[in-house]
This record gives sequence, C-alpha cells and structure tokens, in this order.
Amino acid sequence: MSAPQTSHAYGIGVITVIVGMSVVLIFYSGFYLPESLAKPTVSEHILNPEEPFVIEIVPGAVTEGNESYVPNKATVLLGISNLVTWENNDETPHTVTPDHRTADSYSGDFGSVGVVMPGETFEFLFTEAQEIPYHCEPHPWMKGTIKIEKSRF
Ligand SMILES: [Cu+2]
Repeated sequence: MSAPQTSHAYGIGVITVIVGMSVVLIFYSGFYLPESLAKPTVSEHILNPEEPFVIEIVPGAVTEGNESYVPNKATVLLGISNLVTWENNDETPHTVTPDHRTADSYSGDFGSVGVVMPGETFEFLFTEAQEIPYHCEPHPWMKGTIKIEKSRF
C-alpha cells in the first residue's frame, strides 16, 4: 500500500519540477531576455527630465530658412532638458528629419514619422550625448541642429 503512494508522490514531484523549469525558461526567453537586450539601462533622471524643452517651428517657416526651427541650434542636458518637443506653429505640415540616419539606443530612430501637422507636436526622449543636424523633408532649406550634452551634476 505504501509503495504505490510513494511512486505517485514521486511522479507528481517530477512533473512539478519539469513544469517549474518550463515556466522559468518561458519567462526568461519570452520576457526577460528580449527586454534586457532591447533596452539599455537608463537612469531615472534621464527618463524623467525636470524641464520641458520646446523647439518651435515658426509661422512662415518655409521662408525662414535657418530660423525655421527656434531655437535653431539647441543644446539640451541629459537629466534636465533631454525630452524635446517640436511644436509646429506654422500653417504648413513640416517634418523633423535627421540629415543622416540617427538613433538613440533607448528611444530608437530619431525623426518624425511622416509630417507634423499644423498645431501638432513631435516629441523625442534623448538618452545619449550626440549632435544631430536635421531638416524638413518637404522644405530641405529649413535646417536645425540639436545637441545633447551630459549634465555636470
Ligand atoms: Cu517644412
């Protein structure tokens, strides 16, 4: 009577271990691994910067050339003002397009997807120091530069 009970308990034990290991494996390969590969670790200060930073696309931007994006040569600091919003205050759709394909290792490819319509915005969280010249795709004479610097604090 005691022998079958023992083997039954043993069987349940083996199944439990197999199920447990499968759950760990599924979790590791399905969630933990892709997550850790996809996103580098970024400090809270950089993920939640203190000050909003706005670059205006001015009314009549098409004729303004290098003063279409204001400030035209912008510098932002990581952990302080690295969340940047381009605001289209013109009556024409524009884009924010890097001169050369540029990516941030946390936020991915930089640049507006399609046009930014009048009254709309394009927002990008920078997490790395770099300097990016950009322009407007339909009006390539509209040019700007965004420089991202490490904060000294
Ligand atoms: Cu434009």
